[in-house]
Amino acid sequence: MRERLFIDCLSVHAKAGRGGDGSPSFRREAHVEFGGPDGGDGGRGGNVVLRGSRHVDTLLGIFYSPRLFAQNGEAGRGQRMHGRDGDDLVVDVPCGTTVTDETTGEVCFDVVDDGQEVVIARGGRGGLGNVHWKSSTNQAPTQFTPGQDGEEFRYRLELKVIADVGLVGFPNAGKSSLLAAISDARPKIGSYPFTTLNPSIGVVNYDDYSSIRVADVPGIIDGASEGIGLGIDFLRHISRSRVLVFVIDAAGIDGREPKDDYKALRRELAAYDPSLLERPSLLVANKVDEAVAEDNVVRLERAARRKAIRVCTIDGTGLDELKERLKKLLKPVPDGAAASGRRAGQDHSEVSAGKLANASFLSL
Ligand SMILES: Nc1nc2c(ncn2[C@@H]2O[C@H](COP(=O)(O)OP(=O)(O)OP(=O)(O)O)[C@@H](O)[C@H]2O)c(=O)[nH]1
Ligand SMILES: [Mg+2]
Repeated sequence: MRERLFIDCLSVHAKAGRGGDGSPSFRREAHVEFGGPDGGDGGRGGNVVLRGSRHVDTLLGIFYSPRLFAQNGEAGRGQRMHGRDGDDLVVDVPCGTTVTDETTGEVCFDVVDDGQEVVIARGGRGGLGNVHWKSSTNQAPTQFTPGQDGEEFRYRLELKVIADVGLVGFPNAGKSSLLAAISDARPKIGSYPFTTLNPSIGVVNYDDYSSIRVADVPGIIDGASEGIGLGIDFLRHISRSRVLVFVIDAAGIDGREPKDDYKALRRELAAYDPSLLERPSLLVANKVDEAVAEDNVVRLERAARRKAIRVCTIDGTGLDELKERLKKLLKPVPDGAAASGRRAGQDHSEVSAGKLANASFLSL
């Protein structure tokens, strides 16, 4: 199956509509002398709006048309007719899209929720028609004002997938297998490195109708922070996750020592963002069905100074335990309350992550 093009970072040119000009018209009608000024106002220019949508998961649509130009307002007309307002240009973007001003580098907007709308460029106001200047001393005003220009900006849009949990591991460690085993997602699984090229998200459902979202991202390798392998650019997708899960191939199938993998992963995370290491995390030793795994796990636990959850994605070992540990950490809200709960959780995801990190660095 061909991988779908995944775009998570691009520049756009947003230009709102210009306001329509006011009209300098005079009433001209048979048998009406000195009809007077009757020029209407111009319409407002359309805004450029980004709308969060859970049905969109890439910025691909905008990639092909990065000029986001909204419609101009129409000019006012005689008979005091107001010009038509320009239509807003509403563009759907994935939840988790950050909008940065390209010139100042300032983060201007953050589209987090489904249905959330942010105006990234405001349409210009319409001009005033000559009726506004009418007075007893100025009975034939020819003044009017032109419509104002709409705002115009160059932005950088960046998608940071929003998930509660981020899976971190070397290629082939079994991250996608794990996601497929605990969630409804069906990511591609392969016995070769870098099967996963784009992040994907799965939803893990619990019996009490609560759920958590887990993100699978491409594998990280030693030196990824210097651009080796796929680099670590995609780590932005787990930078908002409240909990990280280190997935280690305990069988060392690719010939590496599992405890070294753990150290290398932490080193690479630190190179991307040192605060990631303070985030609550779980250590998962996968592939424990392989005979060599147990000795490796003991060494891994000793080196990591923490317990690992022993998992096999093939026979399901440890999956329930992992799900329960995640639930305990994240305390998902049962469905129904979920909509508001999730929103609150996401709005304060940074805060929650901080709080959780302060509360305790998870001792397993
Ligand atoms: N023996 C054994 N093999 C496993 C287990 N889980 C996954 N695998 C195998 O490990 C290989 C890699 O699995 P993936 O899930 O694609 O690994 P990944 O970490 O997503 O790899 P990338 O996407 O390349 O980073 C596949 O051949 C799986 O069949 C397990 O519990 N036991
Ligand atoms: Mg994968």
